[in-house]
Amino acid sequence: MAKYLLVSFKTCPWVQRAAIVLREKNIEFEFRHIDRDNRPDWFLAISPHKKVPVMSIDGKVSLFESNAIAEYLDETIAPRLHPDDPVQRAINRAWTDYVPTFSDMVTGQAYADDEAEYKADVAKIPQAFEKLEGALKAQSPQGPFFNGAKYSLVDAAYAPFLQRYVFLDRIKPLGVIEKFPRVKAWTEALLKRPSTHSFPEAEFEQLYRLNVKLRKKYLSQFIADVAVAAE
Ligand SMILES: N[C@@H](CCC(=O)N[C@@H](CS)C(=O)NCC(=O)O)C(=O)O
Repeated sequence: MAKYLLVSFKTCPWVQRAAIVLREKNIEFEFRHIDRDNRPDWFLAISPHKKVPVMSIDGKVSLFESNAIAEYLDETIAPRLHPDDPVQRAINRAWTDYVPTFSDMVTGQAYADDEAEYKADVAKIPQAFEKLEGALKAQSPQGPFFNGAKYSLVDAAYAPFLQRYVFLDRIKPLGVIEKFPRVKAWTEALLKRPSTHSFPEAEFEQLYRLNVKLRKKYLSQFIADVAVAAE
C-alpha cells in the first residue's frame, strides 16, 4: 500500500473532508498538522496555493484541493463512495460543487464584524438549508445519508460544515436547522459517523470555539471559556 501523508491545519474543514474519505476507505495515513502562521518551506514547495489540504503519496506526488483528493482516492481505493449509476454520480458531483457556496452561507456569520453583518449573514442560512432539504428529499427519502443507506462523497464533503454549523449554533443559538428536518437528521447521522471526527469531539469543539474567540469578530464575545491552547 502506498504511503499517504495528509498535511493539515488542525481545524480546517477541507482537510477534514479528505481525512473522512481516507477513514471511510480504511486507508492508513500520516496526519501532519502545521502552523497556519508559520508554514514550512517543504509545505510551500508542494502546495501551489499555499493551502491545506495537500496529500503526498509515497513522497513522490502531491495532490491538492480537497475535491480532487477525494475523487482520486475514490478512483483508486475501494470501497467506491461514488454511486455506480452515471446519472446519480453526476447529481452527487453537482451537489459537492455546491459545498463552497454552502459553507459561506452556513458558517459565514462566524466572520461578521458587527451585529448588523451577523444578522444579514444568518438570514442567508435558510436559503442554503432549503436547497439541501430539497436535494435530500429527492435523493434520500428515507435517509440517513445523501444516497440513503450508502455513504457517499457528498456526505464526506458536507459533514465538516454541518458540524461547524452545530458548533456555531451552540455559541449563539441560530434556530434555523430545526426548520429543515431532513438536513437536521442528516447532520445528526453524520455527527454520529466515526469517520467525521479527526479528534475527540469535545476537544475539537473547544479548539474551534477558541479559534472563533481569538478571531475577535462579533461572535467572539459570546464565548466565555477558552479551555485549550490555540493551535
Ligand atoms: N478549495 C480548497 C480550500 C482549502 C482552504 O481554503 N484551506 C484553508 C484552510 S481551511 C487554507 O489553507 N487557507 C490558507 C490561506 O488561504 O492562506 C480545498 O477544497 O482544498
